[in-house]
Amino acid sequence: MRIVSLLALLFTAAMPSSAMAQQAVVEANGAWIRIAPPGAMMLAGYLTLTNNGDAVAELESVHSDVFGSVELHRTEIVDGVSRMRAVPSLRIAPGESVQLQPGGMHLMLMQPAAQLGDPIAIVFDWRDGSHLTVAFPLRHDAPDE
Ligand SMILES: [Cu+2]
Repeated sequence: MRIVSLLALLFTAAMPSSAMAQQAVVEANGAWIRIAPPGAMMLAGYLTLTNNGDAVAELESVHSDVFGSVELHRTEIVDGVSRMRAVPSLRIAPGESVQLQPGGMHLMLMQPAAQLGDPIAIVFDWRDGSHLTVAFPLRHDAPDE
């Protein structure tokens, strides 16, 4: 690992300065939205976000054309009772992954449109001005790893 980063450093030093700017490169995997009964007021979405870049990725907002609002939530067990809390910010360090999964963090998808497509596109806006659009298939259960 040490040798690899040293090589990366040497390689970077040989490149023109315009190519040296550090940036976050976020990749999405295993996205899915749990199928809800007709008339449900909210749905939950899950995925894994990985930062393959060399700068911290900081989430600015999440939105979708078919939901009135999208929030990042975390499920916690407090005194034996499951509660959801809004997660105000999400930062992913270079090389790190964040998992949104049942029982933990999730996207709370509120005010769904009358007609939902499949898959559903959800857009992640990052503080550096980049955007990541992820296709979420509708499923009853998590996809196999
Ligand atoms: Cu929630």
